[in-house]
Amino acid sequence: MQNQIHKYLLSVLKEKGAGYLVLIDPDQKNDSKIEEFVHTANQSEVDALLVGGSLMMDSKNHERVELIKKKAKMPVIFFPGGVQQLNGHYDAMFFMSILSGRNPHYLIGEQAIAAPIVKDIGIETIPMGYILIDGGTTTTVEFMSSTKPIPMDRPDITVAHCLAAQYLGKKIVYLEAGSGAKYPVSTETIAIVKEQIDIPVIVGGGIRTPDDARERVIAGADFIVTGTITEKSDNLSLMKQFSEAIHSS
Ligand code: 1GP
Repeated sequence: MQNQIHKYLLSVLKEKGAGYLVLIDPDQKNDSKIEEFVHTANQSEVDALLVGGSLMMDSKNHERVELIKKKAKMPVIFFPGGVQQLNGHYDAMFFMSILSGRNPHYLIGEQAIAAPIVKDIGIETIPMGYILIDGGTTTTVEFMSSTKPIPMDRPDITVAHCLAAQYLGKKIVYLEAGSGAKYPVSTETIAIVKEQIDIPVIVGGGIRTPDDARERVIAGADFIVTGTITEKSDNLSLMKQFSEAIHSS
């Protein structure tokens, strides 16, 4: 059903104030831990799983997504690293453009390649403006997309891109410092963006502690994404701690 997952995300905001999204990279390196990871997410009040990565080192992505979907108790949303990762196992997908960049392939090229497959599969699309901000290191997404991030100390440029996203009809914007960023998107930037736009804001990249997450929710983030830290940590209660920090802010 179209709009079902988008409506669900809005209902999370209404009920909890902010939502927690956990990113799973369905790559070879995570193969052995996927089931346990999803199980932990199921126990930790994670609101949705995002699945996707900028680089796949083998061809088993689709099988891993199928397994994630089978085990997950919450919606599984495709967060595209590329059209080749698209399949029918997800509940919805972010139909996104890297709006901060000036690479036409990631503004409309990938989307045009994906669109007929999206129609054929019948997957729900959530239009999203993806805004890459410089988190102090060259991230995989910057390298793979050949796009330049917006400098962290230029919230005016970030706001202009977020407003453009809204006027282009995007339902959500993603303020992204990039996976493994040294610095997450600053609370100042989040606050300024929130003041200017009316659509929900996802913040991710470089968020390492529940306090990082809490501060960003207080600044105005609607959804927080963790990837690297929850993927790498052996602390099984970490997701729960993030969840509590995000839902109680
Ligand atoms: C990447 O924002 C996500 O797209 C998550 O980033 O891996 O740094 O948590 P991290």
